[in-house]
Amino acid sequence: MKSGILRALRQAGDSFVSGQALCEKAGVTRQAVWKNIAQLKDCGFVIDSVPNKGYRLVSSPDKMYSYNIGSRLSSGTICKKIESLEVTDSTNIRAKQLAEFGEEEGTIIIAEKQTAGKGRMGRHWESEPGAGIYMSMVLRPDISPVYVPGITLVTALALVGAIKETCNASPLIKWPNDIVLGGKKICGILTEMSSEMDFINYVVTGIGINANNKYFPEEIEETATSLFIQTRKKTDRAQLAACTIDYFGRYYKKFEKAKSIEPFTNEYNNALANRDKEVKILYGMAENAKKTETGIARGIDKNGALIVDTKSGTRHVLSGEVSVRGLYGYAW
Ligand code: BT5
Repeated sequence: MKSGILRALRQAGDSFVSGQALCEKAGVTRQAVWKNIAQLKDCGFVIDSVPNKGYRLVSSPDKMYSYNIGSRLSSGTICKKIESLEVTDSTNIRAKQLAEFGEEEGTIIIAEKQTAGKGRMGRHWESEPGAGIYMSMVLRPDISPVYVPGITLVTALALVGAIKETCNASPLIKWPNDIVLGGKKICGILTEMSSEMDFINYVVTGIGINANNKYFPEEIEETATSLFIQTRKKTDRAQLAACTIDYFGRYYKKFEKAKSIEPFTNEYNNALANRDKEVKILYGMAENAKKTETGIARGIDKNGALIVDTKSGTRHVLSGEVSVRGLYGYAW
């Protein structure tokens, strides 16, 4: 209900919406509108209420309430439900627990704070409370398990689109799952799956975005950055989260239909930070890589593998098998 009220107020922009119109748009009684507006004000929404004119939304708090995000989603959104938590261990863990119990596609878990945010292969994801965006989506794609890594690639494209639109910045992708701005990492994507040989039980795709962080711990300060550090502007996290969900939904539907990353290869390669740059391929766990090779990254192929021209031939490297590093910095 709060989502419906906020949506009607947002659509009206600077204009007032009468109490009666709000009742009709949100499908609730006058009393319910009044009560919910009072609760929204208590949560930090600034809403003008003027007798005979109605209500007007002046500002929204920087909080990841489900209705603060839900009221900004487009009508065809993939999102069916948002669970907004003040704190959790990891939104991916929570989403996987729900998915195990049959949660439908389109449920999104968002948290203000993660106590055990994780990256790939058990790595840690630094999750400053209230500064970043931490969210995970439950998906049940109608594709073969072998195509699931493509979901990470379309998520990266969705993030590039949403950040461009919301923050007026032009991030790039460091294959396969990092978004970089100013040569440093601003987002990470973690896609996990439960499947049989040829059947997917569920996929959970988690997104971490460094939005309003001002600093990072020493271990990552050389490689991590935030939208705030890069643009000097505070990001409206709920707006960016909603925009990301909507971009993702559009890309994901197209991907599921095509059952392939092929329709996106051009767009992906245009956003690739290390395209035509020298990269180092680290085989196995990056930190303990036994074998490395350098070459020039050319882009992704129709399977989402990174094409790298090395001295001894062209490689098509698949995510999961290797890590790729820039030779002169984190991204290139
Ligand atoms: C990733 O792994 O980049 C995937 C990160 C996914 C995080 C989201 S948050 C919501 C959801 N819930 C979760 O628990 N996870 C997902 P990987 O490519 O393995 O990168 C991890 C590495 O990035 C670490 O080893 C650090 O070097 C670095 N790192 C950690 N925190 C960072 C941050 N906040 N910003 C930039 N780099 C970071």
